[in-house]
Amino acid sequence: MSHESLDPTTTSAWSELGAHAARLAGTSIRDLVDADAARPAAFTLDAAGICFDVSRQRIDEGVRQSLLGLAGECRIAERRDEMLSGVHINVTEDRAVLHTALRLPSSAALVVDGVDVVADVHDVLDRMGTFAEAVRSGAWRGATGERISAVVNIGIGGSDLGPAMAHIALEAFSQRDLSFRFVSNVDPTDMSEALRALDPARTLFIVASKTFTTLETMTNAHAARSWLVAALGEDAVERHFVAVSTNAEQVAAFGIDTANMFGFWDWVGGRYSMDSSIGLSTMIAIGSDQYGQLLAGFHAMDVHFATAPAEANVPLLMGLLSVWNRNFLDIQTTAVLPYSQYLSRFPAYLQQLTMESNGKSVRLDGSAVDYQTGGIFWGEPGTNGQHSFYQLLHQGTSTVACDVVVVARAENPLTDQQDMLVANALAQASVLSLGRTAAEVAADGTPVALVPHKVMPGNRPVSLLMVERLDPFALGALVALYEHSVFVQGVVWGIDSFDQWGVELGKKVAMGILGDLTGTANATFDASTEASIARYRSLVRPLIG
Ligand code: G6Q
Repeated sequence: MSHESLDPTTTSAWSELGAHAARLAGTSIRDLVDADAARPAAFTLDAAGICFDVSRQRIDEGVRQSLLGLAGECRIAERRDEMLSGVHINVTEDRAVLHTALRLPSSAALVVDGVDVVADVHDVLDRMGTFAEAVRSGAWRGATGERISAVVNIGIGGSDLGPAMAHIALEAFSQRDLSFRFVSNVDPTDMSEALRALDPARTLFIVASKTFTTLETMTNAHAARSWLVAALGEDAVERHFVAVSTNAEQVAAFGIDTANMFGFWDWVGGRYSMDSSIGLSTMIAIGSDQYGQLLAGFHAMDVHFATAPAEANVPLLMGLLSVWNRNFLDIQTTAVLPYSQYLSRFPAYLQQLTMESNGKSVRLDGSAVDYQTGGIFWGEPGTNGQHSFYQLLHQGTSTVACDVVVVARAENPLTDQQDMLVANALAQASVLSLGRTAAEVAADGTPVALVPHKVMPGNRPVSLLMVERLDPFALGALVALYEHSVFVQGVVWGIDSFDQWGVELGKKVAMGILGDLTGTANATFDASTEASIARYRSLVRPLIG
């Protein structure tokens, strides 16, 4: 396995960007904003219903042009076209990366490795639609003839975060007489609390696992199966369990009728799978028509990414700005600050998408990078975050880039609360980026001793993303925007954004320790681990006699 790996630091654009960073070292975002009344218009782009305003980033036209130059030298357009056409750009796993095929309309044509991918995708979508509508209408009955009232998605990582995030995001569009739970953690508390108030006769489990071998998911699935069988008997399993997987053999071995298995393909990475059959719970919640709108939103952003000229290409610019902030302004983290309670799990979702994709330190050919790659993503919805961690954002010694997400139209208008919410979002975007000088603070009559405490340094780069309404289409477009931004960053850095080797070793070591804890093996570990095992044993021994 080998692949051409460009070291981005050898490009002429990289040198130019270094020079731009030096040139702008003494120029604040406020200086840039104050100097040019046309800046907001010049630095705002639109794509698929998302307004992307980067006028509060620490950039000028020179930076933008060099970033676009970097895109050219790193051949992002060529790499994008390779991805979209099914080239095996996930080189370490020798796989195509085709999440964009999941949202192609049925009229599209894409044959990859000799297979009509569009036909396969729509076959599964049609089967999902039939099943989802049967659950929603009550045509699908449990083993005792009762309607389903609760759906429990059992999955982890990419088989949990997307559906869990989308469930909250699209609650306003969901069928309210169905409740949804998402169980992921192998901590027995997760499943126990999820099942506490549920009636087995009215509960449907979706076992969502691409491989159907993941320890956490299979452990939880077996726990759920035991709970159901204890109440309704073995024969009830096939009316209460369906699977989303690529592994028909294991699905059948679990006792799930493979007629109720919804497949996907090795070219869908876990963290890129919320619009594959992994989205079955989403489809049950919002129905197949609105799920089609979700896919249309994804696809609209895909089309934009594939066809918009570089200077107007929103995911391209977003990805390049992340590179600028990371490699030239030395910014380590990005806070995702959605001003929408419906997006409360969006930062957690993005953590996996961004950090599992670009948390790499070797290039495609295995050579080590000597520059920074993927930053840390985190966040909480505004306005809540304002009353906790924003203090550090405003006056701490670390500079944090911020993505402020604003949804204009409220699904639940309550007096003027939506205006309050948006006013807070715009105020934070302004204060984070522009700050407040000592002279301005003093001019307010602030006592001299307090002035330095109230100075707001500003200069925190902010991207403001605004959508009219958080409907299924907008959610799809928003997720696809971040997916493609992650891709752009990965291409610049020359890394494989689609593998995740770094999570393997921990799983293997855990299995070894588990053998020790359960007495089925007797391996030796490092001294610290041995000491922790001994302490754990001493704590649980009194409980188990
Ligand atoms: C995502 C990762 C990972 C994966 C989970 C669940 O890109 O591959 O988060 O989604 O490990 O895997 P299964 O779906 O196979 O259970």
